[in-house]
Amino acid sequence: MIRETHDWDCVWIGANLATMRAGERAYGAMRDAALAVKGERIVWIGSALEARSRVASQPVRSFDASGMWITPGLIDCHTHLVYAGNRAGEFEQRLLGVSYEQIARSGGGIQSTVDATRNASHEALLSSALTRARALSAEGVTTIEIKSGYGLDLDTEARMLAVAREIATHLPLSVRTTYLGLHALPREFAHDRRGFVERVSGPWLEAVAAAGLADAVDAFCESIAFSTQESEQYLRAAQALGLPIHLHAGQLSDMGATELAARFEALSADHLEYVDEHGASALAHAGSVAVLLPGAYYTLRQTQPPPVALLRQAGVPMAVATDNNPGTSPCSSILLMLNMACTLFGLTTEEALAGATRVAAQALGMLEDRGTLELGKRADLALWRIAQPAELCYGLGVNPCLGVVHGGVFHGGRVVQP
Ligand code: DI6
Ligand code: FE
Repeated sequence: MIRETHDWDCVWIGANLATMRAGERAYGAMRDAALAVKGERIVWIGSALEARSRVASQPVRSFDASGMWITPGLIDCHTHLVYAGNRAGEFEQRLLGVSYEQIARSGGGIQSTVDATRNASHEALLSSALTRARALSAEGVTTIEIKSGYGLDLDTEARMLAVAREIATHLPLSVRTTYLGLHALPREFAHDRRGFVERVSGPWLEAVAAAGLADAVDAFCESIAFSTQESEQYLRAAQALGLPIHLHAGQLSDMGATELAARFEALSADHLEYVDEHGASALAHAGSVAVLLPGAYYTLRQTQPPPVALLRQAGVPMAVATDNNPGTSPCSSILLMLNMACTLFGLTTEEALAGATRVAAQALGMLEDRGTLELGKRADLALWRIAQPAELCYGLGVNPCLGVVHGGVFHGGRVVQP
């Protein structure tokens, strides 16, 4: 379809595009190209030459993007970034040799963040979450997933999800919320596991769904958290309500959580340090994404990385995310995660970038709408001062982001305005 320039609100001319389209090599790159936007959508992609000649005959707002790279806006598909307090004290304990599991079993860890979060006001939760979300946005992130799970009672879980949604009204970010109902057993249910799982899977889930607070659900299916049976009860209830599923699987042990995720055709199974070929092929058949979280692996000083070769061979798409949380990944840098996914897990730079664009969109069930630069998709873009896409994975603490376009609207101070 040929679109005339009067169908364009604006056009970015002269950039190199890393389109990240599926099935293409070398980042789906187009050099000296142009991309036009109408409303929230990408309506035209072509050569800079052609865009210039169209703009000459029919004036349209144009941005000179010469020498820049444009990628799809980055997507952080796994975060827990709404919480209060921090866990620096626990960090010190771990440096002295106390393990994450020991801390969790003795009532610290997630529990301590639950106490702080329950006691925090809406404003305090929002303000600290915005600080973290702003850092992600400054690195080109335009979509984030945010889980609850530090309330563990209906009121605080609902508050966390409402705060998560509110972030999107303050920053150029789209937010997807996930009700992480089974994260840890709260103190008041210490002697009634069944009662807790019943409530989470029944009235609380129904209330969260009825209020429209969650786009999906998640559970921490792990030796120190919830069993596969308990998780299954919750996932079945979520499925009955039509809510898509993510699952924390194989982070510290292989208890069959990956197969459970596959049985529910989960959008994603996340962490996956402990997964074997059965788990990998189950995910491949289910069409689930493997979300790799190198920040948690690094923070816990784990020694067994996810079996990337196995996942690749099985054909499981791999996403990369921050897992931003106060315990195991106090990290607000998606670019650092790209670096670690390459250096610690052995992803190629192209796989890592796909993991925070196209595959991350798939992990959120949003691939039709975003994650690549293609006609009809949302105009969510990240603009970079780099000479080649591999630089996005190469630096440590380096941020070459010039700004973002979110739903067709440019945000960022470092680009010369038209
Ligand atoms: N896995 C994790 O790494 C985080 N949650 C989870 O299910 C850790 C959360 C925390 O320690 O606060
Ligand atoms: Fe997590």
